[in-house]
Amino acid sequence: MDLSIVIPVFNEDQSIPLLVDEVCHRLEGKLDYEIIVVDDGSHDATAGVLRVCRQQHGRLRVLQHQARCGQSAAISSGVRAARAPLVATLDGDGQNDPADILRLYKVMQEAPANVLLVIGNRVWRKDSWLKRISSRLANAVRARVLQDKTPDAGCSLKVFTRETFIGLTQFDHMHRFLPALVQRLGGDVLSIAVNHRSRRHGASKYGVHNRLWTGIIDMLGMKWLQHRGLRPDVSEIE
Ligand SMILES: Nc1nc2c(ncn2[C@@H]2O[C@H](COP(=O)(O)OP(=O)(O)O)[C@@H](O)[C@H]2O)c(=O)[nH]1
Ligand SMILES: [Mg+2]
Repeated sequence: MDLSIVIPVFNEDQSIPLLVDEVCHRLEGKLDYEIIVVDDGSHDATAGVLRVCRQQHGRLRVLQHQARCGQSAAISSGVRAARAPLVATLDGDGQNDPADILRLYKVMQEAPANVLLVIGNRVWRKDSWLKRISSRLANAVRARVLQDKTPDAGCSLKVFTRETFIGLTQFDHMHRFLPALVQRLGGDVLSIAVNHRSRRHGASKYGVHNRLWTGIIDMLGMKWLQHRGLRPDVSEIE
């Protein structure tokens, strides 16, 4: 298998069937892939909708958290269950364009061995002005503090090896810090311009208020982790 596509969802009953169709349409015949949707204890009709989707798509696997554990935990469950060595992640609301998966996959395949993460850069964001401004500000502060040289660390569209992700320090909200976490291991990150679309169904789970304080705390935690790296260069004596 070439690629596992991991999609975390919370209450996305209208968006997820359309997205699964779209991903299959984009990848069928081009890659050997699986889609792993991780339902993070949704309390709308997501679970039932995914059960129906599974009957229509042989490549779809569905994982379920009994209770909501957050987007990072859902991504982590999906990556652990992945059968392919390479993993792509994207949001379950259809804002990331499935057409970009193959592009990021190819960039990763052709990149030097030290590139451990290929991440999207949503150049033209299709969000409210408030979200665009707060995200731009957050990205600017994060890039300044963490020096992660990544214009859009919050973009969910990413490709990395399963092995890389499993080796990262795991914490709630870690999915926004993958560039810094990968660089902490000595890996390089490539940012690629990607498409971004408006949310057509459902509501955003994140607002300025529930991002601001956790965002600051997470960033400080990440800074601390950067100062506490362990990367001994070990060699064995013959
Ligand atoms: N598993 C899980 N996914 C979540 C959670 N909150 C948001 N998501 C998913 O993460 C993605 C991005 O969330 P969204 O609300 O669209 O954020 P926005 O694009 O920043 O407005 C979507 O696929 C959501 O379903 C959560 O608590 N758990
Ligand atoms: Mg969204």
